Amino acid sequence: MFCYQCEETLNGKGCTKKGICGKDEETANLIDLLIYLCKGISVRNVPAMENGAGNPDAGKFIMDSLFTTLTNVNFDKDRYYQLISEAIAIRDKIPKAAGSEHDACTWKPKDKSEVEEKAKLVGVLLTENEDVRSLRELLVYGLKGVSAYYHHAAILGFTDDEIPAFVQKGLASTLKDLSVDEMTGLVLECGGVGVKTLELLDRAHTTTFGKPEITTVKTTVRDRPGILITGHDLLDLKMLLEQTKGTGVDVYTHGEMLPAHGYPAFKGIENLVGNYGRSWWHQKEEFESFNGPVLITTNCIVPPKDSYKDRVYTTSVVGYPGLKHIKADEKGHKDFSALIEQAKKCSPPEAVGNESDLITGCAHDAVLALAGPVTDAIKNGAIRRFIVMAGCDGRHREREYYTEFAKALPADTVILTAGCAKYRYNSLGLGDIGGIPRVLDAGQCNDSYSLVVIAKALAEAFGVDINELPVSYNIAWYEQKAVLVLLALLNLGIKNITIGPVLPAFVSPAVLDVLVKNFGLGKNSTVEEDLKKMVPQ
Ligand code: SF4
Ligand code: SF3
Repeated sequence: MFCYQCEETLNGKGCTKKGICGKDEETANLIDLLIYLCKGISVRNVPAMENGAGNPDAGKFIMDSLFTTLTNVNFDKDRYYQLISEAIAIRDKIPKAAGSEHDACTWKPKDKSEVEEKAKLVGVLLTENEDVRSLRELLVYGLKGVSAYYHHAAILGFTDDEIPAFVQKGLASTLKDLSVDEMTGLVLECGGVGVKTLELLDRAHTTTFGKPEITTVKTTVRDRPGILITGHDLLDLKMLLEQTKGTGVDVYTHGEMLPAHGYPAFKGIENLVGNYGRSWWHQKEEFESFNGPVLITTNCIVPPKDSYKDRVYTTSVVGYPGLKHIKADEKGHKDFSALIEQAKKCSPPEAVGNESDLITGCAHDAVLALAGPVTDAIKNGAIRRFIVMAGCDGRHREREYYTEFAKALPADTVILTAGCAKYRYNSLGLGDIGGIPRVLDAGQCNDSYSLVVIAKALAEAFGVDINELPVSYNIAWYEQKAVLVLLALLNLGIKNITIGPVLPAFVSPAVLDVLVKNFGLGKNSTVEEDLKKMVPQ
């Protein structure tokens, strides 16, 4: 195996024997083969679609497969064997492309052992040139981000054929010998498609669940059994709340589900108690002390401990060997009665964390409703600067930097955040500036689009270019959705973004050089240095 798609990759180079995330060698190889076959499907389907002979279902299959392979989504080998068979079946129904075809379009196994053998040969290192590999993988990881966000919009009925079409064009391109300029162009185009996908998802969420409102969320527990829901899927939360109503079972959000509390659709629900715990990587302790069933709707899943494994359920693209999986029926309905019945036999959750209230729901509509006070505060100097600190959280000690940075920010600065990165500073009690919270949490990483809307609106209000605003970017990344958000920001022309806690291992020195020269992209440094750079006196 060789995997270097996330920030925690071994020694900042690549996981080669087992993933730090817990992914084993066979699973990592099967993931490589699934992606290889998705590329093969795309090579056939792109020209076939142009001739009206394409397989319209291939796009959905590819995007759900890419989401499945994102870090901390699915560790279940059986699921990958099944997806590999489906990929071959889908591919073989699409007419062959003209001329001789790539191996990814024609390879077919006789049995499972051939699948296992092939899976060892088609990984990232198949591309020998380091810079070509870097650009291809940067594109594939961006496409994984597009696929994840698109999945969330699509299950709410919001689709756009151009998005899966681009994902297939991008995948197919990685099997071709393209020039550096062509590859770079596709990477940046992927960022543009990312903006479009995030906008679609924003529309899907706000149309379905209402426009988020600035909301205070409790982190205390009640004396009744509960179900904990984590991940990003708000539709699962909606179904769970409908089914737990009147059962005496409470529901708590965890990790990236915290922003749900800001949506009108989830307000005033008696058994939606609050948020429990922090970001994804604390789940070993937090799932233990929660005592009740846990529903994992998307990334990030951490390999569970035996002590609580029997009360963890996965759904949708998530999977882990031995965990119970809840499938949707043909109408998309999910039956959570097994969790509810199990919860009734469990003890109530034990308190965790410092139990301070959290503020969320500061998405674009809520913040722009404050446009007057915000622009006034900027004009009269009450707000000196905004720092965009969106992105992911992770286990590495270096991430304490983000807590220290937030603490060290002067009192006339405001943090704009989205994603689970916020757990590094959302319970610090940083206060407000004339009623404007100093940590404006726009929501999940899925809601990063809000930050773009806010920045664009401010640029318009002040009649300046987006890069002339008093805004700095200090972004924390971990998985591939964050890669896409970064590409989206670059596509919007945003310069001088700082990322951390380390640079992606898949960005080669030459590719980094291009990003530095064209966009001023840089790595974070010390709190003192970065404060000087990002909050000029
Ligand atoms: Fe390693 Fe990250 Fe890949 Fe897991 S996802 S195998 S931790 S690089
Ligand atoms: Fe977090 Fe996994 Fe990226 Fe949605 S839950 S931001 S890491």
